[in-house]
Amino acid sequence: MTNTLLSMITSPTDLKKIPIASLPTLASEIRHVICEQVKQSGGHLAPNLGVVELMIALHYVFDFSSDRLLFDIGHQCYPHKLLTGRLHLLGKLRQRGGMSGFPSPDESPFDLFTVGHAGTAISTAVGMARGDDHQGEAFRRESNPSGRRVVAFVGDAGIVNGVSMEGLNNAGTLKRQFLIVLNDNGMSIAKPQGAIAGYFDHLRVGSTYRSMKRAAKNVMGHLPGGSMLEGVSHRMTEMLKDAIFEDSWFEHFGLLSIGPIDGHDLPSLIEMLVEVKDVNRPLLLHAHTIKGKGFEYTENNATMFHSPKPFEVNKASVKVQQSDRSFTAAFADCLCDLMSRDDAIVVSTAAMPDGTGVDKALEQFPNRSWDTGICESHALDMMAGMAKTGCKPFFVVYSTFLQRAFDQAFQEVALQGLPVRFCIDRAGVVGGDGSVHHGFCDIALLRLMPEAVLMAAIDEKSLRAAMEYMTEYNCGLSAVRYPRDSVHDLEGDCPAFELGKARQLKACKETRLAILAYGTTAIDALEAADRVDPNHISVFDARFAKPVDGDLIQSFLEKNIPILTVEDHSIIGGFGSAVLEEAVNRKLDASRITRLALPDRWIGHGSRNEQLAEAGIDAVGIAATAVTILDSKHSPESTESCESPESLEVST
Ligand SMILES: Cc1ncc(C[n+]2csc(CCOP(=O)(O)OP(=O)(O)O)c2C)c(N)n1
Repeated sequence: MTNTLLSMITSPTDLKKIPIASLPTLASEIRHVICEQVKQSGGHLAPNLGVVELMIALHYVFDFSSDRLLFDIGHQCYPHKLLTGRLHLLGKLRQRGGMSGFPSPDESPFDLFTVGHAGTAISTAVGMARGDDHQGEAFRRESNPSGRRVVAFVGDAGIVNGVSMEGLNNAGTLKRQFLIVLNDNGMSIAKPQGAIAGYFDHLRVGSTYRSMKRAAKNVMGHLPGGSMLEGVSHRMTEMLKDAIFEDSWFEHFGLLSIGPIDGHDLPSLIEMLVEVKDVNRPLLLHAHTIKGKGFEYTENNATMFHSPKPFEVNKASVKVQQSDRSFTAAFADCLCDLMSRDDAIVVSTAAMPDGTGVDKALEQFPNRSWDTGICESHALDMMAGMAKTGCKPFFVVYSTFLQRAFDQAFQEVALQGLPVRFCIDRAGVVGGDGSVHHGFCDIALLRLMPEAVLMAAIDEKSLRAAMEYMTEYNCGLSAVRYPRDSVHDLEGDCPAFELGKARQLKACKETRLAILAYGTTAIDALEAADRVDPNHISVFDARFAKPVDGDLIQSFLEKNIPILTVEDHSIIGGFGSAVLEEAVNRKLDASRITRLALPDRWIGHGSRNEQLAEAGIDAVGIAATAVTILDSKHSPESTESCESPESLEVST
């Protein structure tokens, strides 16, 4: 990458020195380095390839060392990172200590918010616009021409999110410069859903690009707040009039809507941005782009290349790295089996059909499966409504996005006692996506709901058993969590789930330490027990975080046997906290309980194994803690030897 235009860019100031005619070459270089990197490390590919020209044009025209650029989701930030001097970090994309796959203020002052969830760009941009106004720093064409401008960058699927809509509803009331760039590529991860997606489709098919050359119409009189363009140069006003989209849906939000324009035509983009950047009113620039632009295979399969694993391209084929069978694949098969046996089962996902495995149900049971678009709260409330009619709804969601439906879980599901089944994928640390996507809150959030039943799977058989249990559980909210990981089956049969009962995985005649592990950490706990002291460490798959197995906890604490809880979830409010609370409620000695979980700090991007190790919840970490507990002066070895409760002794 030496002697390329890109290699000479250490900041957007260098970009601005490149003549416009050479910018398409820069665009190709950016596409090339991103694609080469994603081939090795995996990462968001198609979204980034699609925005290269828009990012170049924005940085060419604005000065984001002072102006504000807010990303929605932020998965399309790679070109922005390269244009702001971070080429040297790209080689370790999404790896420990390397470049984050999302905007990150820790990496650069050009990144304003660490983002990863949809819908936030417009609202945070409105906030910064109002804040800069309040601080006297806002751009004003007449009174403060060197002030800060604000740009929100959002995709056609992200803009449909409820939070975006709330932001839009407010953005039109701003009385200052404010630009929303709508990156309309006609795709979410999968095909976007709903009426607004249909509206964009209609525009895409029906319109030719609006350019400066179209005949001027006298539209100023029709525009809400059209007079706010006063003071704009005659030339600019004429050009804007040509490009203004009169009947735009966004006009009703008080936004002057410009476009659709070709989001890959660099000279036109730059010309247009130069014209609109100083307009003292809220504007929306609607740009059409091609997701995956630049390579045939990414353009033709933007869903597969949205965020692929490492891959190879040979002349004839593209080979994406295969991984072992995942929990998601196991879930998808199980869901379809259950749906084939029980007509009452219905399922929803909020824009994640591929990621959650619901695509399989959508294919096999199209009348009982829905992708609702990026709207977790709606998707869950819809399931609540269907539960009320007697259906058996399964709401399938990543742990991190479930947070967007917290209030719906409370009010429309739990409070009504409605049997909505939550299938929580990506529970725990998630690897390369890092802190924006870790599923570290779900137990704590759902545990708050009176009468909720919370379960975790440790392997495919237990995932099936949990889902069978949920299918027949009609008394209220139930949930099962499973990680972004491969799934392996423990040997032997998996007993059916029994409310609030843990499953013993490893018994010993004389237990000196009992490990109660929630979820797949139970497998690591087994390995840790084998390494440390196979004859004296009993291991349990806790199965339930609510209700926890109180009798089991009591049986150990009463005999002075220490308990170690392990979970892939925040140390605050999770399974270990539930065990502590149960012990206190039963007036047992809770000081004998040690908890291993995700620490109360952010865990960055890296591999999932590195993250588990960092938290001390892999086999090595669990073993180390087990040794510490057994070596402590309070360990039962130094007091009395304790038999495992007889009723719990099962062969392994
Ligand atoms: C609240 C939330 N739900 C789901 C997602 C998962 N997600 C990441 S990117 C994406 C699609 C975004 O589509 P769009 O905004 O059009 O941007 P594009 O990828 O097409 O550039 C989705 C659903 C998310 N980031 N946030």
